Order: sequence, then structure tokens, then C-alpha cells
Amino acid sequence: MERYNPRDSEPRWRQKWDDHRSFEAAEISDKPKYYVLEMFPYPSGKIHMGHVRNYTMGDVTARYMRAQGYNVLHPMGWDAFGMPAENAAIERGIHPAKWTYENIDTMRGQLKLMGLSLDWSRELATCDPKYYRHEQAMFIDFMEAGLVERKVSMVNWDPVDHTVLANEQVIDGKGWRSGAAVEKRELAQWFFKITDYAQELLDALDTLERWPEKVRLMQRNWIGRSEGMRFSFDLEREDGTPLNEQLTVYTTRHDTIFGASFCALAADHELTKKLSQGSNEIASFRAEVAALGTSEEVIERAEKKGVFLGLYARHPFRKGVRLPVYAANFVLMGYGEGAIFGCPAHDQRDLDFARKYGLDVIPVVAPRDVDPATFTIGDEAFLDTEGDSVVLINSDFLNGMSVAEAKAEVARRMEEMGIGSRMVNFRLRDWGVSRQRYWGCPVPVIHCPSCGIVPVPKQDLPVVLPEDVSFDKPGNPLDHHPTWKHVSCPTCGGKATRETDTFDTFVDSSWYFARFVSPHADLPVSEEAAKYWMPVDQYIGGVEHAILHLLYSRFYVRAMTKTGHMHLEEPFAGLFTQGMVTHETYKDQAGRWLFPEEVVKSETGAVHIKTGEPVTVGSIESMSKSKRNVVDPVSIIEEFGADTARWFMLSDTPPERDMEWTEAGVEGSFRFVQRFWRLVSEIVEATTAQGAVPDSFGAPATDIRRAAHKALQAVAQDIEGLRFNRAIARIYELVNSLQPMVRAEGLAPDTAWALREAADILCQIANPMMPHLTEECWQLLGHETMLAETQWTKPEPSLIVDDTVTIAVQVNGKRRDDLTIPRGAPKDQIEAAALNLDNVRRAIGELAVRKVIVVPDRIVNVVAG
Ligand code: ANZ
Ligand code: ZN
Repeated sequence: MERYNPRDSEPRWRQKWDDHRSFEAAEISDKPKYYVLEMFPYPSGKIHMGHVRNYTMGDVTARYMRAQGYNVLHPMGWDAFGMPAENAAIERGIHPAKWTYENIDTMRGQLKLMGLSLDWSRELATCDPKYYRHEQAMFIDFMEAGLVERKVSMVNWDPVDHTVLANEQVIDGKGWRSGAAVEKRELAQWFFKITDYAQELLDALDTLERWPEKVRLMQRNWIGRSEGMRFSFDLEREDGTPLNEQLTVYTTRHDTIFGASFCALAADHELTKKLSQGSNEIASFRAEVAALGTSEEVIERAEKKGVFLGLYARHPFRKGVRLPVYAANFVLMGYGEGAIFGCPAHDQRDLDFARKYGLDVIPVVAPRDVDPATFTIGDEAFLDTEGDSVVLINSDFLNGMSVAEAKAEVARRMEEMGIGSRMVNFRLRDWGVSRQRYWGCPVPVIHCPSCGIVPVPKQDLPVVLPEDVSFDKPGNPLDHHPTWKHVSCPTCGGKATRETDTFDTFVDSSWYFARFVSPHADLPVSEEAAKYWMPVDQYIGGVEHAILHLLYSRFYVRAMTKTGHMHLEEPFAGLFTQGMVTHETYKDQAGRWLFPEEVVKSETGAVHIKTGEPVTVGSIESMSKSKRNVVDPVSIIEEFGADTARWFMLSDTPPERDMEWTEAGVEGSFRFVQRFWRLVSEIVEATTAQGAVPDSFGAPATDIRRAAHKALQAVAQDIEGLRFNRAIARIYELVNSLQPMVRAEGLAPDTAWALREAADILCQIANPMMPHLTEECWQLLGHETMLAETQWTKPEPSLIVDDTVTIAVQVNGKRRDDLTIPRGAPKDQIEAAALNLDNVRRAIGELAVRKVIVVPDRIVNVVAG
């Protein structure tokens, strides 16, 4: 028997599928639809194991659903704009478009090697004007619908490179390339008004039943709805003279007002700015905060610092008490009022700040059972607020109340005094989509000195990126281009300039799933196609996109619905987030990372192949270039075939968990591929092509049929539940149970028939994971169809029920024995079998059997006397 040779077989089947266009989705059909999508890749240059895992899962689902009779849409495209292409241009002088399209070509070829059942006729790249012209058209519609705003906001500014930096490009307060201290600058930018949908985006999370709870929670936290109060303090100077200005703060803990010991403003708060004009100290503090950049994460990690502003806030309830007012680095301008009152006892940041500046720490909430007089705060703020376990202390009229009661009382009083009101606040900010870069979709507007902002007329779209750009100067190449931005105003015909900002690449990826339903339509989406195909039934991707990409997409379908491009509530009905692919790490004697292929492992330890020196085996970590613990999917596919890689990728580990890639594991999968091939070959040799169904099946044949039909049902359920590792375990089981049957000499005709049927079923259920091997086996079994186009056999109900039951047999109410019989056996058969049991016969002895009570499948009671 010949070994199975994937190098010969795999390309052949891929060619056949292509020739048959087996995976092109029918436009719109009577069949039920199923849209399965994996997050599209960034064309970085080559595929990695994370892609292999992601796309294999999607492909198993797509192939399975097709075999269940669905019209399946399974497309692929490229998230092709973004900084790496521009960096390649700057560093290596290669044009971003050339770099990107070359990468796409390479990666398309690599993906094809995997044998994915993709509809390549729908391929798209976001950097293609055929795609982004629709993005531009929709932007104009969004503008008209009031979903877009241009407003001034803070950016990270590199004073040497004269360029805006993304948060990731600010490293320890310095520009990543220039090393210069970053400044914050105000810049007019484009925003999508996602905050208009904050409540709706939050509420609709409850309808997403097929999303992981953890992702819904992350979105909830990101949207960050809080119920609090906005209220104002009167201000006075050092000498007690009042200011005719008030300080408005936002708080969610108004219950702690008696614990307030200072107020703090953002460095960019209007009042801070004003005061900085007369004070070097305040001005230099503002510069220091600016150097932190705009990343909230960095700000959160920084040491809490501030500067006294020479003002005091009058406590609203404590006569004569005044709170020093600071500017502080942990108060953000974009949130609430950009100002807070600090209560160090019950907020960690406030506590750190208070300790640094020697401010009072007054506990006002304490466990119910402690003595308020002795309750103090150490290094940690007291954060409990729940229920009746804590009470207000040191708080005048609030003493003894729960936190909830105290909040209600403070709100009532402040509202009565007219100094504040309750309000709901969201953490979610409007989505800033402007980027001052070249390799992105141009924002389609024109600035005219007399008409202001004028959208580019739709018939003039797309606004195409100029090709002749240079990257030798820092800043935005669109801005430097000698001619591109100079245009005449579409309204008045006067001299005007194009907007040189391009879109954040998250804009491109917020609607690509909708473009796939009608990728060649003249509109962004054909309504009819969207009505048929949307929403995506199963979306699969990495958890790193759990917040922004998914939230933006959810906003986008709402905006597209508002502007009449389609009518949809949510883009992704089902979401699955897969785990990472991990690998051991290796270091040589000098502490340098080694690639797995540079290392050979033996019983005595790991050795560096080239030098023969011992290698230190380190921890198992997510594959990453920096630690070199990566395995190239292409070299695996070349050596073992795509089916082996796919099979191993899904074996053993539940798909949501991290899975460890091991050389031994791949080899094991390859051996299984061979075993599978051998088994089917042996069945083919031992049996003849499938004839008529035998009149009856004996016990061995029935066993085979039961095993096969049960596997058929179980694998279906496991794939539907995305439990791929369990589906694989079932296939192993079936192979194990069939193998001994084939070896038997002289097969009875019913057994031969059952084996043949089992081989067919085996090919069907393994096909989603190992599409090439199973096609080859299917052909060997004499079929002229392709599995790619074949519906799965339906399991026979009688074969998948558990066939026997064990019931208790009593004599005069006393249990004497158990009886194992076919489920649903007729009463007289059960009765006869029960009376025939040795223990039952003995118990009856000389007595006469008066009555036998049979409860089928449950119990038998023999009444004797
Ligand atoms: C007084 C207070 C006392 C607070 C206390 C907390 C604990 P969420 O729940 O996220 O809405 N805050 C308000 N605006 C801020 C800003 N611009 N920058 C930084 N912090 C700000 O958080 C609301 C709480 O965050 C508010 O409640 C305020 O501090 C702070 F024991 O007010 B709190
Ligand atoms: Zn004009």
C-alpha cells in the first residue's frame, strides 16, 4: 500500500475546487444562508500560526455548514492601510503601495496553501480606491446626518519631526524616532459621534447572546456608564476674597463629600491655563504633564503629582472649611468636567496624592461594626461601598447611612441648594478618526477660505492618494506634496485646499464585512444582498480586538442604518475569540534567543544544531518574533501538508485557550493522516463498492453502524458548538473502533457493507478539518462527487439512541438482580428474560408467580406467593 503523499494530493484538490468554483457563494438563493468570517489580516508580509489557527477554525465551520445545505459566505480580504507600510517606505525607500501589494500576493499564496474554502471572487483590499471610494461616500453621508464633527483635540506632537504621534509612538514621553520630548498640541480633527450611541451600544450588548461574556463585559467597561453628580464649589483666594468664578466637578461618590480634602483640575482645564499665564511654576507643570502624552494608560501609571493653584474651594456643607485647589496629572481633561474633589480615604489616586502633599485623610465610610473613633486609613484607600456592611461616619447628617442612602441625600440637598444635579456620564469618547499620515483613506473634504468646509461632490470620488510622494521629510507627505492638495472649491470655484488627514485604519475595518456581501456593487452595499447575508453569523478573531474594532463596527452599522445604506441592528450575531499559539523558548550559552528549527532535543537535553552547544529551554510563551519562538506555517505545510497542520491546530486544546505548538504534536498528527489513509485503503481492499442495503445486520455490523452514526451526530454537534478538539477526539475514537474490524478475515456481506458506510461517514466528518486527505479517500471509495460539494449523511435515529437499558428486577418488592435489555423491548420479552435470571429463579423457589409488573425501561416486579 502506498503512503499518502500530501505534496501530490493537496495541490491537485485545490485545483479541482478552484476549477469547480466550489466555494463561491451563490448571490442570493433559496437555501438558508450562513456567513462565517475571520478577522481579516494586515498584510505584514507572511502568515503566522495565529492566522493558521484563526482561519482553520473558520474554515471548519464553513465547510461543515456547506455540507449541511447552507449557502455559505466565507470571504477574505486585507486590512491594508496603516503605518508599517509607511515605515517601510521611510526605512527602505519602497513605496507603501508596492510593499503592501507584494505582501498581499505572498500572503494570498500562503493562505491558498492551507486549503481554505474561501470565496476569492470577493477578495478586497482596503487600500484599493474601489473600496475606499465607498468609505468616502459614506463619510459624506455621515456628515450630512450629523454623525461627524470637527473639533479641536489634543495630539502628541513631536517638535523635532514636526509630526503627530500615535500613543504607541510615544515612548517614555519621547518621540519614538526623534527621541525629543513630546508635547501636547491642540489640533482640529475629525470625529465620529459614537457617544450619541453610548446608551444604545450598552443596552444592545444584552441581545448578543452568542458573544463571550468576557467580551461583553469589556465593552461594558469601555463604554463605562456611571451615575453621578455634577456640582459646583464657590472659590476664594488665599486671603478669603471670593472669585466670581465657580469650580464644577463630576463625582460618582458624592456620599464622601465630608471626606473631601482638596480639589484638582486637569492641566488643560481652562482655569489652570489661565492661571499658568501668571506663574512659571504652573506653566512648567503643564509642560511636564503634556510630555506624558495622551495615552490614558501611561497617565495611570505615572506618579501622582500636582501644583497648588493658590485658590480654595468652599465646602458646601462645612461652614468655614476650605479645600486647596491643585492642578494634578491624574485628572483628565476629556472626562466629566476635567475637575474633581479629592477624597483620599476612599480613592487610591487621591490617597497617593494626599500623602505626597500632606493633605488630610478623613475616613467617612467604614465597616458597620468598627468604632468610628479608631478607624484610620493606611496605605490603601477603603473602597467598599456595598449594601449594609458599611456606613457613613464623620459626616454630620449622613452618619449611619449606607452609601446609597448618603448619595441620595447629598444629591437631594445639592439640588435643593441649586449647586448641582444628578447626571449620567460615559467613559466612552467620540472616535477621533484623523491621522496625519499618507497611507490611509483621504478624508474627502475641501477647505475653502470663503465657503468653509465643503464635502467633495460624490461624482468626484474617489479622492485618490497621489502616487508620487516622498518620505524624506518628517510629517504628512500629503501635506508636502507640491500639487495634490491645491484644488478649486466645488462650491465657489475659488482657490481651496484638500484635507490632508487620512482615516484611522479602524474606519476601514468597521464595514468591510458589509462590503463582502456585494463586493462589486456601485453602492457601498447592495441593500438586497445585505438583507440576505447580514448579520455575520459567526465572527472569529483575537480577543485583542474585543473592544475597539468590535465597538466601532457596532457603531458603523448603526450609522449606515441611519444613512440608509442598510438596515441592521448588530453586525456580528455570533463571536468567538480564539486563544494564542504558544511555543517553548530557547536560548544559547550567550543568552541569545534561538529559533526552534535551530535546536534539536534529545533525552540528554536540547542542543544548538550548528554549534553542538547545550541550549537553555525556557518557558512556553505566545509565539513572537522578539523571542524567536515562532514556527513558520509554510515550512510546516511543505513538510507535512496543510491537513496535518490544520488537524494539529485543532487537536487537544479547546479553541478558546492558548495552545502549545510542539514538533512532537505535528508528527503525531502526520502519523494520524497516514493511519486514516491506511484504514480507508484497507476497507476499500476488503470490501466491494457499496451495493444495495442488506436486509438485516448482524451484531458486528450493527456495532460498526452505531459507532459511525453516533460519531456523525457527535461531530456535528461539536462543530456547531465550536468544540473542535472534541470533534477530533470523536474521529480518533471512530478510527480506533473500525481498525480491528477491517483486519478480520472473510468479512460477512453485512459487515462489509457497514464498513463501507462507516468509511464514507468517516470521510465526511473529517473533511472540514482535513479537506484534501478526505477528498482523496472519498475518491478511493469510488465516489465521483467531491466532498466539498456533498451533503453529509443524516444519522439514522435508531442507530444513535443508546441501545440498551439496565433495569432492576424485584421479587415481592425486593431487588434480586439487574437485567440489561434492548431499549424499548416489548413487555413479554422483558418478563421472560426477568424470570429466567438465576437470582430471580432462586428467589421465587417453590412459590407460584402470581403477577409480573413490567414498567418498560424502568423496573420489573415479580409477585409470587
Ligand atoms: C470624588 C470621589 C471620592 C471620587 C471617592 C471617587 C472616590 P467613574 O466611575 O469612572 O465615572 N473623576 C471625575 N472626573 C475625572 C477626571 N476628569 N479625571 C480623573 N478622574 C476623574 O469615575 C468617577 C470618579 O472619577 C469621580 O468620583 C472622580 O472622583 C473621578 F472616594 O469624586 B470621584
Ligand atoms: Zn468656496
